[in-house]
Amino acid sequence: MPQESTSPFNEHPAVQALRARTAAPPPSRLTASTVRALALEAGADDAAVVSLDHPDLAEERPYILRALPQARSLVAIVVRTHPHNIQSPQRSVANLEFHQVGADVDQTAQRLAVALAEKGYRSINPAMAFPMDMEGFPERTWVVSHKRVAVAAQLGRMGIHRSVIHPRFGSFVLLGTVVTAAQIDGEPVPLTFDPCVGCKLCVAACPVGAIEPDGSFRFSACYDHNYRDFMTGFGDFVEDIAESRDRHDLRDRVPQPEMVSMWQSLSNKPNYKAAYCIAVCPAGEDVLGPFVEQRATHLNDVVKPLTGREETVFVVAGSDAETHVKKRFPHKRVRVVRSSLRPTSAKGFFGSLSLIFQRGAALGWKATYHFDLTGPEAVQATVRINDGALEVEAGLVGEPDLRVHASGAVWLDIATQKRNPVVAVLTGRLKVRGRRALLARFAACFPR
Ligand code: B12
Ligand code: SF4
Repeated sequence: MPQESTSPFNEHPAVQALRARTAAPPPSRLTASTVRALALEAGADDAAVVSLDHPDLAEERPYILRALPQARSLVAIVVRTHPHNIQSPQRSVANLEFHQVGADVDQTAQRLAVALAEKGYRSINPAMAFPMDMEGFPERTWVVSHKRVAVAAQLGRMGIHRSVIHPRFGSFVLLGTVVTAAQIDGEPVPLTFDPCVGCKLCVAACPVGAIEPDGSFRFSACYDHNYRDFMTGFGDFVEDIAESRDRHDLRDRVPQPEMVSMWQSLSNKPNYKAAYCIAVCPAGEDVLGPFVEQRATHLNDVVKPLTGREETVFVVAGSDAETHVKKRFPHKRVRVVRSSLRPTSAKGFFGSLSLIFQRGAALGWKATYHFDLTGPEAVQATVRINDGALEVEAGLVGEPDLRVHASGAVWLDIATQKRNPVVAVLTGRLKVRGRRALLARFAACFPR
């Protein structure tokens, strides 16, 4: 940068005007209540502040600091959605609500980030949902987990359906986070009760059985159906095009409503297929009334129109979701699709296991697997399956029932069905020691 006073840079009128100004005073310290007021003014329905050093945000810290290295505090933002729209059996009505309020969250967060910047603090507003940093896909692509921040800021608690429930607005909220370099005085006010009333309507309403009564979540079930028109559902659709012999074959593979749904999602905004867990949730002071006073009306007016919908449900062959929809919702049309969560590295393979694990295939038996993968993608891991439970641990731990030895690249090809495991064994590229039948059992727990 030019430093001499005679340089053209120093003679530039904008530089001279800036230097003539009196130095700005250091920014004043902010309090949580001032920042909350700024957030409400920006358009939030509720907001609260939490320090980046909060112990529950330890996992979030590195990702947040990557986006704003000076980050010190987080402002959690809640914007409410209109319940009747989210509950409509016509899902275009619900999707419009998600899109509009989602945009509102981003605009609110941006206004707050600008307001904090005007007070002298670097501040950013990562997206409510999209765009995300997709180069990391299928591993974490979002900058900050708004759910974790909202819970740490005491704006709500995680419901059985694994979305945050606000004590007043219930599940009818979308969340945002403003990350700021400001150190903000004041602690979050603790929430004294859990807004989830434990009714389990979310469990009953989900078409693919993604929500377990104990609050565990079948990630791939929700992702493969609800997100059919998003990231990898779109990839699967493109693969159908690539594999089709001609237009008639493509028409057989992709029914016309699915084709135009994909067009709509690409040209407008991507549309969710369900979100019934949110729609049926009666929690929250402003929402709970009808459920407490006339439970049957809530079931008839809200739950049954959704569970009774004759709709296409997207599932992977052999998944728990396939079994669930056939058993619980025989009037819905099952459409078998390819799994969308494909690992792109040998290490990523182990990360993806918990997301695609199918409890059903893992019930009633147990085994320990050692994976010794070599080459540039070398990784060693132990996978334990025990009567419906999954554990993945780094390194080769304990005595295995089956030991798998291959190069990372070969194993990735087998896992993504690019290479036949039988041929890989015959050619010596895959070495399996122990009870070989356990390999097929393993594959059944992770259908792709
Ligand atoms: C990833 C994601 C998803 C995933 C996983 C959902 C989930 N339960 O976490 C999928 C694609 C399935 C999904 C679905 C939906 N989502 Co979503 N989603 C997100 C996102 C980007 C991050 C979620 C997160 O914080 N995960 C981390 C941890 C804290 O969550 P967790 O529940 O403990 O972890 C589970 C999963 O995340 C997953 N997981 C854990 N680690 C990893 C790592 C990787 C790499 C991946 C891929 C997954 C994963 O497994 C865990 C256990 O099952 C946020 C936006 C954001 N930037 O925060 C929106 C967000 C959570 N989604 C939201 C909504 C509204 C939905 C849908 C209703 C969309 C719709 N209209 O249908 C459904 C509801 C499904 C459900 N019952 O949760 C809202 C929730 C609002 C609220 N009240 O809490 C958010 C906060 C968006 C927003 N800004 O408002 N979503
Ligand atoms: S639907 Fe019922 S059980 Fe599920 S999150 Fe809402 S209140 Fe909790």
